Amino acid sequence: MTKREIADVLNDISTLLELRGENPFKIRAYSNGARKLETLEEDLDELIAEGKLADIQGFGKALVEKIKMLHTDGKLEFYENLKASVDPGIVSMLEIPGLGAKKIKVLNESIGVSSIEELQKACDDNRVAELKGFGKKSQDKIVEGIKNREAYGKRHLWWRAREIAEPILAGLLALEDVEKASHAGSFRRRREHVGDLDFIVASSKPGPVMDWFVSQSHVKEVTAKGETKTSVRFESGLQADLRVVPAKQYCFALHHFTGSKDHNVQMRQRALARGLSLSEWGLKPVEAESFEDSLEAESESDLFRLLDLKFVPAELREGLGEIETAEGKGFPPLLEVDHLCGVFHNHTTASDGSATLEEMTAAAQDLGWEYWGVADHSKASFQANGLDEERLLNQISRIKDLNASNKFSTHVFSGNECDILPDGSLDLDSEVLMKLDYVVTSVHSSFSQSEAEMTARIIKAIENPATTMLGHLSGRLLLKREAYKLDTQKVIDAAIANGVVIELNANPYRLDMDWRFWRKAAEKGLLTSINPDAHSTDHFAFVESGVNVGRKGWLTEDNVINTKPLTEVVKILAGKRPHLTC
Ligand code: DGT
Ligand code: CA
Ligand code: CA
Ligand code: ZN
Repeated sequence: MTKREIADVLNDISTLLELRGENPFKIRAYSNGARKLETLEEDLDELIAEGKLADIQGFGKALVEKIKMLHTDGKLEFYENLKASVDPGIVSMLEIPGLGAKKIKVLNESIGVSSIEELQKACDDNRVAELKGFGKKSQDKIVEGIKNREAYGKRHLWWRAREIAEPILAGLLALEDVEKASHAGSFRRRREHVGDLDFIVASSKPGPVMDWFVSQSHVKEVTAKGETKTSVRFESGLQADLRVVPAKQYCFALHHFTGSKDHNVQMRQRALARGLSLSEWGLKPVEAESFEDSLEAESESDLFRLLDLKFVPAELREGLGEIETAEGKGFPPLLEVDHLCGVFHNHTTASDGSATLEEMTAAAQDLGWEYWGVADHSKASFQANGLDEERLLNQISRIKDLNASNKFSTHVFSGNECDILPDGSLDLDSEVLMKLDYVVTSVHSSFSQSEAEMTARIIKAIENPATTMLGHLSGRLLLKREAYKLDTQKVIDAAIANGVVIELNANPYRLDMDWRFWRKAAEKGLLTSINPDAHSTDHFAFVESGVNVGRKGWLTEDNVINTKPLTEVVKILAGKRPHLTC
């Protein structure tokens, strides 16, 4: 375990002891130990290796033993037993913001409350207000806390988090006392959702920077305010950490707090192998007394260079082989939004979209796209007003007329998002499907099939000559609905064998096929399309979230069909639709 993880366990121990009503000195020994460990400048690995942990003031013998055990084994019997000895309902009450172990113990002992539900009931009956040391005000706070717990506990979509993250960074950069500033953490790594936001600032005057930060509108609560770190909670429940460091520490702090944890662990090991110790404070020879003697780095590129590595884009820092690549020739330029020349999976008012064919075409033209494709739903998606064969043929001729009119410079492709029926057949007549320029096939029903059934169903659709690309492969809705069971590797292989594209659905709630599959799949030759699945003109903007995830999957321009200019796209689509010519 790392220093921070051990500190978390020590804090947990202290809380559990408090819930059990144990000796206050013992309780404090653990919480003090946790704080001490968190702020320890020395490298924990070294201290333990050299047997010097016990020399640190505040670490008693029992604590040293437990830290060592956690460091080497990652677990501790004492902690496991302690956890098992406290009612989980009581432990869960700790999730209520503003309610600590001491109060929970009183509530449990005086009115027998041992779960969040029971606590809610006690508040409804006004029993908490009547308790000594609580009162009406605390009761109201608890009720509010129970309500907020859900919002606070959950993760937040990257796309939503950016609405807060981007203006704050812009504001920080505009402050006089700020030399440099950046996002860090999972937000900078462009994860599909984030636990909290992290900001790193270089400044010699942290005070005014922190003051500005906590005074932002939407800040509901300041949860921690220290000399170098301030944490706030916004109205949405999203939290943010701001760390202000001296300029010479900036890129070390930025690298450390960008993470990921796995990436950091590998970087520290690499440093150690070179006799160096890497931390958020700097990079120093192992034997140097403190990080005051750190090597200098102006930028993250310098930092990587000091460890003989090429720069690693933040999106790739997941500990999934990026260090090995950075040791060698480094990374090719990753996919960018500007590379896109158009998009394929979109809806109009003909099915469940809110903009007409003309409005969508005008919006695509405003974005400078050479082409866009209509892929309205098929008839099985009746709740989405899916098109039957007749309406689809009608739409094909309308699109033909629109293209011929030269009203817009953007070319419109005729497509369809055709349902993959439970048995793997497609929802529309194949003769009609072959009249289209392309077909996106998607699963919209029977999500509960077994993995074998679902895999066979999708592979059957892949093998259908009408299928150009697969829509939202997993069916997941992030933070809302799990993916259906599927053997994704088998599907990838079938798609490659049949020349079928697997889309990267750029809707911020979908973002599938998941980024973790793309690197290997693209190496094997799979092509993708960044598809906004737009149901209105503003949804075209989703492509940015799709590109983020494509970058996390190590994708370059070459792996993506909609980075190709119109003439090349037509050539590719013509592989399955001989009627298409330039
Ligand atoms: P999140 O907020 O859950 O979406 O994920 P992150 O990656 O933003 O995590 P966060 O906010 O807890 O910490 C930011 C970064 O700081 C994290 O990616 C790596 C670094 N960091 C935090 N705690 C530790 C730790 O215990 N060990 C290591 N090696 N790095 C850590
Ligand atoms: Ca974070
Ligand atoms: Ca954080
Ligand atoms: Zn769909």
